[in-house]
Amino acid sequence: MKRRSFIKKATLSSLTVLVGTEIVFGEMIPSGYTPLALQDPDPFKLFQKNKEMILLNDRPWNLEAQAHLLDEKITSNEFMFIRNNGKVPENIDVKNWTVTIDGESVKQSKTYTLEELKSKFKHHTYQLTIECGGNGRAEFDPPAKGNQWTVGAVSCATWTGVRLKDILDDVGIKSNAVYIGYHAADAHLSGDAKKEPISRGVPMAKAMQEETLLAFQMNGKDIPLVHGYPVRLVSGGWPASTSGKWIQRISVRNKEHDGEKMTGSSYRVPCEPVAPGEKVKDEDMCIIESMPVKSLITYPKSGAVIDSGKKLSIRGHAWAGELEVTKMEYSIDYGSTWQAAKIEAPANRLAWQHFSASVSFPKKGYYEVWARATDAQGTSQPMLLPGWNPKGYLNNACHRIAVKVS
Ligand SMILES: Nc1nc2c(c(=O)[nH]1)N[C@H]1C(S)=C(S)[C@@H](COP(=O)(O)O)O[C@H]1N2
Ligand SMILES: [Mo]
Repeated sequence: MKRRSFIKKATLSSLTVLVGTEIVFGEMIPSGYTPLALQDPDPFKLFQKNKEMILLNDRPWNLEAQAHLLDEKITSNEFMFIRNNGKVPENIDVKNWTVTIDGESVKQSKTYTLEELKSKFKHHTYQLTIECGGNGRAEFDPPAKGNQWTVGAVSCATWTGVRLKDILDDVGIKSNAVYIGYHAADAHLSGDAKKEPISRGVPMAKAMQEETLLAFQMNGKDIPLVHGYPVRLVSGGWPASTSGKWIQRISVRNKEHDGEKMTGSSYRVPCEPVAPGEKVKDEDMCIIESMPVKSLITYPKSGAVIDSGKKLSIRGHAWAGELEVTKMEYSIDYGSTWQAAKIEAPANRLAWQHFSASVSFPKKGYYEVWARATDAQGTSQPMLLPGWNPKGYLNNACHRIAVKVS
């Protein structure tokens, strides 16, 4: 008699955990067969994201929040955008995970286990704003290729880890050090093991800042896998692409780091403004450093309806790269006049700040509420689009919501 081989009990129970309910007739599943529920992963379940998050791409996974989903003061995993350039690493072996510091500008390269990093260096916790350089890309015209982020590729979570500075001091850095570059465990989409999906970095001054962390916790827990477990670089206020996830190696370079997506036009904008659609030579493109001033109205959700004669409480967050936001305003007449909103001090440097206002409307009808932040150097957000650039980076136009007074 020919016999089918069925899955083992242990396999069945782990499948049950993954599916989240009893697999009826599970013992009849042929060995080697994956239930449909797991063949086509649901990214919301897979990454524990809220159902209202917007899926932009499934290869690689890219999801963004909607403005109203970012209402929390500190972004929780459920609402944190995902930006991947390659494949999320699988089967992470934390016990054997190491981080190596090497490169032309270290006196001698050094490798730390995760346990060593955690026990040898002092822990620090900061709220850090990380925004994708391409957040807002969807609005540019002519359009730019890439994920069509609207407003939701930004987060401000609490990150705990050790200062990169403390590690670099422990290793010993030569005086000719210029830049650091990260190398991570995610695989290139092509499957070519020699290719890295992304390997970016920051100049030494940013690497040595107090708030630049090699973090192992997000919001007080292990970092979720998709956000860089077990260890990620967090470089607040700079394009989020500098905050490398799944860090295995950091090279201290004697020149500007030239890893994947550091060169050409990646994460660069024209050094001088250009006309929309203009071709720009690579040598005329400059690396994006501190992100520009920006804000987001997170309450109410656009489309709110209120009763005539009532005031509307609005709130949200504002941030300005390395700078503090010093002024927050709103307009209900398409930017003709502006009223002051209340802006709170940041929890720490590089954390986003919370604003609020109580808005009154003169009569019934359709309105838009626009929000505008100004940074410590006096630079404000543009009302509509900022300078066009070939890759569609740095759109910090005023956010607006629709309100109906009836
Ligand atoms: N190793 C690795 N780090 C990475 C990336 C990546 O694809 N691989 N993407 C970068 C980019 S472009 C962004 S915007 C942020 C997104 O961080 P998040 O997915 O945790 O929100 O991670 C950065 N770090
Ligand atoms: Mo990004």
